[in-house]
Amino acid sequence: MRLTKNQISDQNKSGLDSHQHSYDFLTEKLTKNNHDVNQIIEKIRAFQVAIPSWALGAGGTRFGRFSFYGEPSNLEQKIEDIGVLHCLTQTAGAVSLHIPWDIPSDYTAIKQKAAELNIKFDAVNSNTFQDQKDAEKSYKYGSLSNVDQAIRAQAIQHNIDVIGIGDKLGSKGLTVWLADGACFPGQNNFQTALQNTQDSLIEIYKILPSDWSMLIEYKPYEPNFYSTVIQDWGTSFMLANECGDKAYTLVDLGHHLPNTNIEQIVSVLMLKGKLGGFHFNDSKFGDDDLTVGSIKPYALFLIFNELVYGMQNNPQNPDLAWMIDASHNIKDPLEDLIQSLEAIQEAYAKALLVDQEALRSAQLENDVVAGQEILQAAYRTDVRPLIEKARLLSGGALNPIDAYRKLNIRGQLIKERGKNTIATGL
Ligand code: PSV
Ligand code: MN
Repeated sequence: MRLTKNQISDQNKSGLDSHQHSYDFLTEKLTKNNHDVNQIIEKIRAFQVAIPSWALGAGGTRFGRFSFYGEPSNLEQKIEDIGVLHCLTQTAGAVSLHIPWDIPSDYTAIKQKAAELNIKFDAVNSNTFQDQKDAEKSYKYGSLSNVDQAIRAQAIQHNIDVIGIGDKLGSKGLTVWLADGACFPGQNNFQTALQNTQDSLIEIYKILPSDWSMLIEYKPYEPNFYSTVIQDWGTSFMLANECGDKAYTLVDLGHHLPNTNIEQIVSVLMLKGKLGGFHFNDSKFGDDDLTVGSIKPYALFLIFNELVYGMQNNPQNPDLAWMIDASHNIKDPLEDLIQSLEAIQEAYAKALLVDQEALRSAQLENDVVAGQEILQAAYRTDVRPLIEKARLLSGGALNPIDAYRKLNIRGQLIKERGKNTIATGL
């Protein structure tokens, strides 16, 4: 299904007056405080987040999965769903594919569909955490870290194949997340596992096209519950350095132990020019994959504050690959993604309001209270009128969830696809 500009502008009509009123009020206040509102709006409009191809269907836990009707059952349909999201929000202009879940059957047709919907192909993700159909070797005891050279070779080749697929689509990045590790003490030798991983990554890195980046994701636990080979940002950073200039660390918000200071990790990596990608989600306990901003919105804002600082002050760091990496157990995936996209935009807009100069002065004077006041003044500002304006200027919906429901998009998807379709992914 495809939305038209007219459908969206019709939906917007009833809310325009009220939007303008709150926008004028906020603009007046921000302008008095020396903010360039138009510049902030342009930055919000330019900020695009990739949607992972595996997040368009119902997620689940190991205890069960409750199907969502009208799920996309192939790559074309997944891209159509992202098209709907992008049309409504104007901030979902990219897709991140997971291979082999989403190998295109017709590259030209897929590229054409994505181009029509204004969607780019962001980083491609390899998968050596599951055994693939007809694969000769099993990854049960690891992939790039495996003690068996032939298994490592199969995993290296898979990553090389993924780069080949991404290259045909116009992607410029490979994201590697490894489940490799051990469930029990004594199962493997930490040093051998790390050394094997490093050697394998270097093999993959060698064939990376010159304009590509390799993004190395880390995670402390799960599915291995005793140790993970790439457990933290330090390990990822070390591996990226061993690989070379085009290898970077990727931060997934859910991949930290409780209370980890993620904003500090972001800041240090950007200082070193090694933060390459970002996976957004939220969590209460672990890698819960919840809607962005649903649990710890202030932490998200503090992370964005460091991202904005880094984007303004660290030219040594590349442009980041932004992606949502969430799962939807009980919500309509498209509604959940809309909520995540809005939470990201809100945190970004609030971070853009931080008075960096005043903050710097407060820090130099050790004025702790002033530093906190400056951050909280930005955080407490209701920036939604700015985000609405950014969406309106780009042709999106004033209120995307409301438009999604009033246009009965899920109902239409069910009519088109039926009730029993299942999206590939986890
Ligand atoms: C692992 O938990 C992860 O965050 C990685 O990014 C994977 O590629 C993704 O989830 C989907 O399995
Ligand atoms: Mn991730």
